[in-house]
Amino acid sequence: MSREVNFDGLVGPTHNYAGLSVGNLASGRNRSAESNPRAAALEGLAKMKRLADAGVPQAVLPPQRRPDLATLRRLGFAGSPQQVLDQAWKTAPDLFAACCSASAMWAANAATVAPSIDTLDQRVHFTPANLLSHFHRSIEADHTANRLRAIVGDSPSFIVHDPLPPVAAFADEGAANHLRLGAPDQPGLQVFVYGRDHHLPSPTRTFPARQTLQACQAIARLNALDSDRVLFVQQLPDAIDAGAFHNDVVAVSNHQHLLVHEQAFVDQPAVLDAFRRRLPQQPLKIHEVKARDIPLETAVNTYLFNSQILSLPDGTTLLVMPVECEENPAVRQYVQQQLVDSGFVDRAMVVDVRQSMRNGGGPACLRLRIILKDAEQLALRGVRC
Ligand code: SUG
Repeated sequence: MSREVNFDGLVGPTHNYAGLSVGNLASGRNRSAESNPRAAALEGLAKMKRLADAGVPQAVLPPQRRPDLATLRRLGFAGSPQQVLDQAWKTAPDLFAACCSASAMWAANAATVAPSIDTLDQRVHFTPANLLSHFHRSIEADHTANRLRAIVGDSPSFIVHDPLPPVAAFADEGAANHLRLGAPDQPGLQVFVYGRDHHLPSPTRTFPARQTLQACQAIARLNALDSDRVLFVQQLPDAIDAGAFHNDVVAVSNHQHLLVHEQAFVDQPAVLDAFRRRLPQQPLKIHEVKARDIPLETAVNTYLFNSQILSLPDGTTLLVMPVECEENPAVRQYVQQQLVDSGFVDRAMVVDVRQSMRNGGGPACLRLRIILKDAEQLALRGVRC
């Protein structure tokens, strides 16, 4: 049997709001706001506990070391740990903030994962994201590769690749720009969503697009995917300019379910049609939210599309949405009438992850989903669900 395990990131003690992410409206708005790392960690743990109690296999990725003294030393700060931090704080507060960021909590950006049912060599493949569009996130990549290698150990069932070369042509943000459609125990459709083609002028006007087509193509090759079941889709530039800096701010999938904003992809009707045609044996349940019902601005402010959609052991489907969705009357009503009463999902659960949300990370950002066969799950070191 195959099941999806959710690996959540754990918030570190230096969680803070430094306004580091261009194009992420929450990060900009909350710059210099007071953070509460303890509350942040407890919120993340409470979400994991509730999902584990609901029967969802749940795992935790260990936090990364922060402040990142090794990176500060690479940038020329020397002496004892205290001297390194003091110098950086006084002379380069931006570098200090970057090396204190607890951004590794957003595990959806850790890697792009291909389950063994989708790969040509029947191994589970991981490509850790280089996250090079922002310095404070790029320092996660090598640690992420090491953590994943420690978790998979020397089992031949897994392969952890190196992150893509750290140049703009291969800018990669991990699973936040990737969808897998299909049942966990059947070959699925792997959808890679890119913001820009590195060989063309930037398609956006206000904010930079983070993910490149070239990165997506490289990951599809590395992860040994069958090209018949891979699609490369461009994110709508207007969505990025409205603050959807990752595709998971406007679309979320689970098995055959897809919840997607009308303004998620370029040429969206053809894209949705291609999803259906490429997976003919598995009828898809696609719910497209119209902009007149929920404008992009509301989608970005409430993070409805950053909900988790989860299949529970009793066969029902759960939508795990951030409390900001419930606080918005239009979104609350939409969820109840159009998603629950209509039968798209069986029920909705509200989670409070405000500390993460204030930096632009909702429930789905906090987890890396990994579909594992029973034997693969047993082979993972330290993971017992
Ligand atoms: O990369 N925020 C993260 C949020 C990532 C959310 N992840 C997904 N959508 N999957 C980012 O923009 C803000 C840090 C600061 O400003 O202190 C930050 O890095």
